[in-house]
Amino acid sequence: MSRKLLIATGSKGKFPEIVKELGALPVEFLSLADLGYPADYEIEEPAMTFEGNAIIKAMTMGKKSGLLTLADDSGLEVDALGGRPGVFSARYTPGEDADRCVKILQELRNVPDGERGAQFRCLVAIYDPETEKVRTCEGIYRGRIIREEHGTNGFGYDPIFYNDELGKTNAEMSMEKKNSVSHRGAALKKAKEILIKEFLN
Ligand code: ITT
Repeated sequence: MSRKLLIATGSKGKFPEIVKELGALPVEFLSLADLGYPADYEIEEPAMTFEGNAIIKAMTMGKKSGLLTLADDSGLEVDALGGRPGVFSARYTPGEDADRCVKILQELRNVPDGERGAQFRCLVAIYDPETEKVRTCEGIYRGRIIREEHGTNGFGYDPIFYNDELGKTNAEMSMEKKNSVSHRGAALKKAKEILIKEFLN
């Protein structure tokens, strides 16, 4: 019987990307909803770093469930804003994802095209409550912030994050394409190796 792996995220955007990337692993994927948590369940993220929050999320839900658990803490770091919104990406302004995109566009309205660089950062933490083992890995994805939203795929800041090589925003890519270039895809490729070598043997 395959081992259960809890994907400890309340984000409707992250969950399918994670399952898509880790799909080939010999595990049974469980969501928070599968364990009976409500759709708006929020795991606390009190740390000031992505790594700290990823570990807290994985350990909190791993201890509660008794299951091998993977969590993701991620966000957008804009060069011209000194790395903001960073760990506060999900809470940068009240409202929806679209409101947070508008806030970034407004803050950058006077920033010239050549200075609109930004990156997504993703920290993945894996925690096994049976052994108390914790491992983390990171992915970074550079691009730039365009001047208006484009595309409807993805979530969060995807409509304003432009990939020059592909000539489109994240929100204009399929999930497969986004995973092949993104911060989360990069972190999950490492997480897959770590899971195989250190947790599933
Ligand atoms: P969980 O903690 O339950 O996983 P969350 O949405 O609160 O869900 P984070 O605290 O890690 O997750 O916040 C990540 C935010 O960063 C997310 O809400 C988006 O605004 C942004 N973000 C992260 N990855 C992104 C991506 O691939 N595309 C667009 N925006 C992303």
